Amino acid sequence: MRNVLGLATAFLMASATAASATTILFNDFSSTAGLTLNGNAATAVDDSLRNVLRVTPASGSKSGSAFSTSAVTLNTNVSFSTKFRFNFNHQGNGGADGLVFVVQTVSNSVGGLGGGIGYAGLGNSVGVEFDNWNNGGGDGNNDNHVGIDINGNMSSVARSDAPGFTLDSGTDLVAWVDYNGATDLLEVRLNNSDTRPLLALLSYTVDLTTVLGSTNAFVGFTSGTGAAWANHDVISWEFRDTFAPVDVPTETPAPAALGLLGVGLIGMGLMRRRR
Ligand SMILES: [Ca+2]
Ligand SMILES: [Ca+2]
Ligand SMILES: [Ca+2]
Ligand SMILES: [Ca+2]
Repeated sequence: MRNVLGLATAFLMASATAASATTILFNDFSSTAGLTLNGNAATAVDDSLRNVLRVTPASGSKSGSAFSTSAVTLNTNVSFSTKFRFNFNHQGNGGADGLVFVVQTVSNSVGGLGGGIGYAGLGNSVGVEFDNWNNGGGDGNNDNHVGIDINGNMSSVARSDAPGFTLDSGTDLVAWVDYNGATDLLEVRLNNSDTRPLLALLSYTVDLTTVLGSTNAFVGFTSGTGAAWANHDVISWEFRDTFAPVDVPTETPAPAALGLLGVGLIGMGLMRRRR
């Protein structure tokens, strides 16, 4: 019963969000127009001669961030969808401290370095961290994890200690982060290709309308290094200001699919009548 309802909701939402807008798209970072780079963030050419956004360089005790210069206006539910490709490389002393995708409403700034990953202390925010250094209990004593952080607090509210990929491998990884403000569900996906996994690596229910306190958000990335370091590179990035997951077709359902939906709804009606 619940599944049928969920399916119906999914179909309705797919058609409702068909007109969603891509508000930010960087196929590379040969230009960073529209972004403000803070701290040690800079553009760079990586070993594959790609123009990347190097949020922190492979050097000790750095912090950096890159945020949309203008606030992005999210819908009233503050839903959003994003996808980005990233690469950690040229590790020193084991590679640290990671990269955080951040939606925040306070300022266009950078937070604490080292284990703060440039995110610590950023209030009215949500962060998805890709953490390649074990800072102890708050990291689950794990140096290769993905977490969801709220309001600049590095103790993740949700964490995967087995993300399926080694962050410090030096190969490209691809992340999808989707927030559906109607259901309050935040989901994170990770892969080493552009194929969007069916199942989320991390899911967390949170009312971001309350957390953010505004529909105007600065979106971007933070990073930090400490006694260990790496290049924390973003290779490409797409951000949408509605719930419209990248790499999921958003066309109107085909007649066959609508037919199935109808059967499902009729089925539900029959079940109700039987009671
Ligand atoms: Ca590491
Ligand atoms: Ca850490
Ligand atoms: Ca962590
Ligand atoms: Ca909501």
